[in-house]
Amino acid sequence: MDFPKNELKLDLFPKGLHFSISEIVALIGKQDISKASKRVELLRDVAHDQLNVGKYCDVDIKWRRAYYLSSFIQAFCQVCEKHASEVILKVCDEGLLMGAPVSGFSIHDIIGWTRPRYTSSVDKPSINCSIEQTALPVLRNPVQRLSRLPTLEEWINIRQAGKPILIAQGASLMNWPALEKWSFEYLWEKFKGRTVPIEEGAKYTDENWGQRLRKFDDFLDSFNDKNIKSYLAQHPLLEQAPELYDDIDFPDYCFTESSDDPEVNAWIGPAGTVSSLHTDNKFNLFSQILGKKYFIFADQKFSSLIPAVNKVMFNSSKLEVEDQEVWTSSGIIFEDCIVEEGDLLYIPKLYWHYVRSLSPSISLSIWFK
Ligand SMILES: O=C(O)CCC(=O)C(=O)O
Repeated sequence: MDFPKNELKLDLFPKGLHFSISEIVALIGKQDISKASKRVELLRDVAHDQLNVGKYCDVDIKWRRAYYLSSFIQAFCQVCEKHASEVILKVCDEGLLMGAPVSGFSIHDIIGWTRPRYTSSVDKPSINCSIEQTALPVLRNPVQRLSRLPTLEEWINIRQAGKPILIAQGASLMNWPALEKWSFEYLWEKFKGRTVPIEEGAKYTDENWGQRLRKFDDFLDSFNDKNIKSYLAQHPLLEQAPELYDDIDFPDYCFTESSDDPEVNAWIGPAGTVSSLHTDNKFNLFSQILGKKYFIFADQKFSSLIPAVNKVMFNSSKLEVEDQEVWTSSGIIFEDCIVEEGDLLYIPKLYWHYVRSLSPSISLSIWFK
């Protein structure tokens, strides 16, 4: 494999390190993979340490690129040295999750070579998404529902009204292939052996809540574990398998005010995952691919009645919004809805929303400006 020369000249690592990326690549050229591998591992550790200094959003992009590049080269060495596919995929995913791409070096290529060799230690899941009618909450103040796709003119009015709206079967009407193709079994095939960030705990506003990196197949296997609630939440999963973007279609609605690419995040979990009442800083077309979810909303004008978790989590609240008592005595007017497979739900920017999955569920949020 030829490594692009221009990128290697980049000053990705600080002066003072005994060796550079180009020296490591030269070692690979001389087939001294073992030495190259040891050295790149060291560079990768240096970059990793830098990713953990201060706030993640303040990390210099240079370190994220350095981490991506050293992950790429480490995984490349591991392929040459015939390491276990599981080990190589982990290095690749860490590079994708924490690094920033460097042109000419595609971690996805290494994943493509390695994935066919991975054999999962857990069985392909068989996850049932059906639920008893009696398990469905009775809606108390349903949000507006539209049974067809709005025209662009109607959409402008919807945006001006600033209220959530359920576009029943909106994603189905746009013929998203994801609705036909995606199932837990399908995602298992795509992502087995891949590392993903998983939230553990009843809800993210709880004290004992945490996040850790897990293998996707182990995560799906944990759906049967009644003791711990695992949730792949707000994760740009499609960036880890970009071919999945072909299975969805960004609605024109996302581009009426901005031409920026929307941000797609996946939410995958068993029945009973809860996202506490919170607001987001983007508009959202939330799409339900599999299973059902229950939403409760409150207008931003009620913010003074909604206690924030703390100063840092000012956009999240522990308010128990499913309690009827809170509906009747808080002074807040709540609205609610159930999203089903194929539905699109529009959530305006800064609108409070709470979500509970009623069944095992796969959803995507499409955030746009
Ligand atoms: O589905 C969930 O649990 C939360 C979704 C959400 O909050 C969002 O898309 O902004």
